[in-house]
Formats: sequence, C-alpha cells, structure tokens
Amino acid sequence: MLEFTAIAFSPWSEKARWALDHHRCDYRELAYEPIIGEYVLRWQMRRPFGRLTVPVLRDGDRWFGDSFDIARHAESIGRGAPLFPKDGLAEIADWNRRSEAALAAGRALLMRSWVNTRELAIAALPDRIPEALKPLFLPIGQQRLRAFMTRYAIHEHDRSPEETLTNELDALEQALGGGRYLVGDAFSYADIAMALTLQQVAPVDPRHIVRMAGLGPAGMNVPELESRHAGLIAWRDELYARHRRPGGGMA
Ligand SMILES: N[C@@H](CCC(=O)N[C@@H](CS)C(=O)NCC(=O)O)C(=O)O
Repeated sequence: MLEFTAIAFSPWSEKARWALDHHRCDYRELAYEPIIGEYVLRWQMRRPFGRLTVPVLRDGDRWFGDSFDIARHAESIGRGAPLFPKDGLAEIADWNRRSEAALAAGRALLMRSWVNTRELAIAALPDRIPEALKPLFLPIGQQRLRAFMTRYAIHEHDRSPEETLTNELDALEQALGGGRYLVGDAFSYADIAMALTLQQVAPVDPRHIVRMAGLGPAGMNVPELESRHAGLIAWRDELYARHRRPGGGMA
C-alpha cells in the first residue's frame, strides 16, 4: 500500500492528499514527527543530504518528495477524472508555481505573528521549567521559536510577503473572473493548488483540514486579507463542498 507521510494541518500536505483522494488511491497516512521523522525518512529514502520537505509519498521503492509530483503520480495510478489534462499541463504547472510562492509568503506572514503569540513562546520552553516560572523566561521562548522558524526557511522574497501573497491572490481573482475553475472548464490541480493558498488567509472548515494544535482559528487567519478576498474564500469553500467530501473522496 502507498505510504503518505504528511503534516495533518499543512496546506502542502493537503494539496497532495486531495489528489490522492480524488483518484481514490489506497494509502496509509503517517504523521510526520519533527526531527525524528526527518532522520527516519532520510534513512529510508537513502538521502542523507539536501533539502527534504513534507509531504512525501512512497510507492514500493519509489519516492515522491513534492506535493506536485505526488499528485501527478496519483493521477498515473488512480481512477477518476484527470486533474492534469494534457492540454492544460503548462498552465497548471504555472499555477502550482504561484501556489508555492503564495504559500511561502503566507507562512512567512503567519510565523511573524506567531513569534508574538505568548502561548506559543511559552510552549516552546523546556519542560523542566516549572509552569509558574515560565512567563519569566518568555524572551528565551521567543528566541527558540525564532530559531524553529528559521529552520522552516522563511525564504528571501524579492517582494515583501504581503505583496507576494496579495499579488497571487489578485491574479487568482482575475483569472477566475467569477467563474468556477481556473483551467478550461473543469476541476483541475490548478484549483486545488490555489485553493490551498487561502488556508493561511482564512482556514477551511476543520472537518476538511484539522487546525494546528495550540493555535486557535485566529492563528491561521490574516484578517485584512480575509475581508479583502471574501469572494475567493467563498470560491474555495464551494470547491471543497463540490469536490471534496470530509474524510476524502470526491463528491
Ligand atoms: N514544494 C514542497 C514544499 C513543502 C514544504 O515546504 N513543506 C514544509 C512543511 S509544511 C517542510 O517540510 N519544510 C521543511 C524545511 O523547509 O526544511 C511541496 O509542495 O511538497
């Protein structure tokens, strides 16, 4: 059976999971454990060096380390309507690049706000510090949080993350022009990739994607962008309602 290593609340993981479910692939999802999980994967993949990101799919002795490649593999082995129609391939790859840029920008924006989230900084402190004393160590917690974020590569942007995200969302709004789908007149991976960029603006119903532990809904929400892109959020919600049943599968 396919093995899908993923982070439950991560939009990158959901891009791949949606494609796997759409194509009714039979897979087992393994929760990625930070640090330890990376060592295990590197060992199994025989890949000691280089950047390793999650999600990862294993199909026998073949490994796929990017959500786009996982989705394409799902299409090659699964059933159901194509997500990558031949004549739309270049356009879909282009939307996926936009999705990557928007997701990285959204992550940078959220992480910036997380450093200032007291509960997260306190949660980042070593367990041996007694609860009652933890508030005194807040700056250390914040420092640890910052180090964690650097690890999760807040990439250099040639623009500010706000600008990148707004730009990509404006492009999405324009391309949709009030319509339902991005490429041709059918549901494709372009819709999945771009719908997930809204997860970091306003998260979808938690029946579809669980929320990150320790963060309320406000932790994944950029209020200014949410009100600016209310139409896109409605589009995303309709896409979920139409093409994704809770727990997977396609309506
Ligand atoms: N292009 C990759 C990006 C996935 C990604 O950025 N995953 C994050 C977790 S949400 C990660 O594994 N980061 C580890 C790192 O950057 O070292 C994909 O679409 O699968």
